[in-house]
Amino acid sequence: VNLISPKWIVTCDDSFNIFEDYSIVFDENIIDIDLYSKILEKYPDAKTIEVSNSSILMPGLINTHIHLEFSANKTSLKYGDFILWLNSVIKNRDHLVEKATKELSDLIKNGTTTIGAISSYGYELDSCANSPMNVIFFNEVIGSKPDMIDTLFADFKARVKNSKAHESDNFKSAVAIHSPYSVHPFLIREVLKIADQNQMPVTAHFLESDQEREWLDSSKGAFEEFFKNFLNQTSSLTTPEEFIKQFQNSTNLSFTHCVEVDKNHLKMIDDCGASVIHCPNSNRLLSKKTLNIESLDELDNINLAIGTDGLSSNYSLNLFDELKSALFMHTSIEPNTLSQKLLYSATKGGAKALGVSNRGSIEKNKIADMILFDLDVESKDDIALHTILHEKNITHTFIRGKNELH
Ligand code: MCF
Ligand code: FE
Repeated sequence: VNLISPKWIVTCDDSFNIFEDYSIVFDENIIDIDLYSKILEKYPDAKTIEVSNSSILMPGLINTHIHLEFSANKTSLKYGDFILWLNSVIKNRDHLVEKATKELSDLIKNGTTTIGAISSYGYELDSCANSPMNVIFFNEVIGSKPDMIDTLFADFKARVKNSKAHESDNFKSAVAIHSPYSVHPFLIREVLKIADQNQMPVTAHFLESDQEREWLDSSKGAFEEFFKNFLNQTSSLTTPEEFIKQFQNSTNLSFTHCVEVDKNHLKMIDDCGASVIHCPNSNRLLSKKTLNIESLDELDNINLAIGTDGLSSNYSLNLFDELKSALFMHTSIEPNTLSQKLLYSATKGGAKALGVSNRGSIEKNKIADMILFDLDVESKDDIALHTILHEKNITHTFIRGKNELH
């Protein structure tokens, strides 16, 4: 077994406990957390990993929503308006799409140990399955044309079969419904049957722009022309409420973006036990609003998780960059309180959203996904904020107890 004695252990457990001058013993799993003297007595043969006396140990980050296939984009797409962006994606799609091996090793360097990868085509399947990263692989379904349903469903099933063949301790296949406006309700129903039978995690983009909300509520606005031109479709096939209702039997369910939700949608999201995934940078670039984080707590504490989205709507896949943005975006919440909330949502909150409850926090018997970095902080109360502001150099990224940084 391995032994580490960092200055601080930020557990990210439900009480956000932080331990000073404690030691931790782990193999693939976290075995014990206690005072150094006690640990030495109990585990005299443990192998000590040397760390500096100003180090912080915390759970590995969980990026719950990322599109690795779109990693080739830097400056090809239009930002500032959702429909402009959508048109630019459709125009550039072919030369943007790639396999994304390099991105996975960069993510590990930056302290991410679990991702929820939204896969449109399955091109990044091998990279994900071969990486030490823990991956929830969301096979995406998209298409609203009735005469295409059979073809799209067959293609979806083939991708699910492929990803299932790669399942392991660190790789799980899952299902993504692209969005309420882009997937036919019949197709959603069939795909969710498969997800529910196999108890696969389910996710969907939901209410990310005012144009989406207007189209779903009244079949009007900028989507009207878009649908007429591309698909010869004149009205929306669903409402936000009907869409959420389709997910009633889903477990480990999450809705991404949700910047245009009202109280009633939140109540329905809460009733089906779903998490909300927040992608602050993507929303800044494509939407007119950001998520109202405080509204999630007004109900029965809807679980919050964080994602970077893809490089098709972000400049970075580093979750610490995303946390910085979120810290400066949500100005109505006191910064220390917000930072703790954000670190929780980037770890244990993410684990809940993806249905990997054995990860995401430093607690006995959890899988040892942990990151270590040097940062000199004097008081417990300041750690979350200073970590988000100053963390630059991860020295160790442990996934299942193995350091993947050398
Ligand atoms: O989350 C962002 C914005 N909303 C919707 N879709 C995507 C995002 N980033 C990438 N996408 C992908 C999506 O998975 O864009 C493709 C889909 O496959 C085309 S959307 C017509
Ligand atoms: Fe997305």
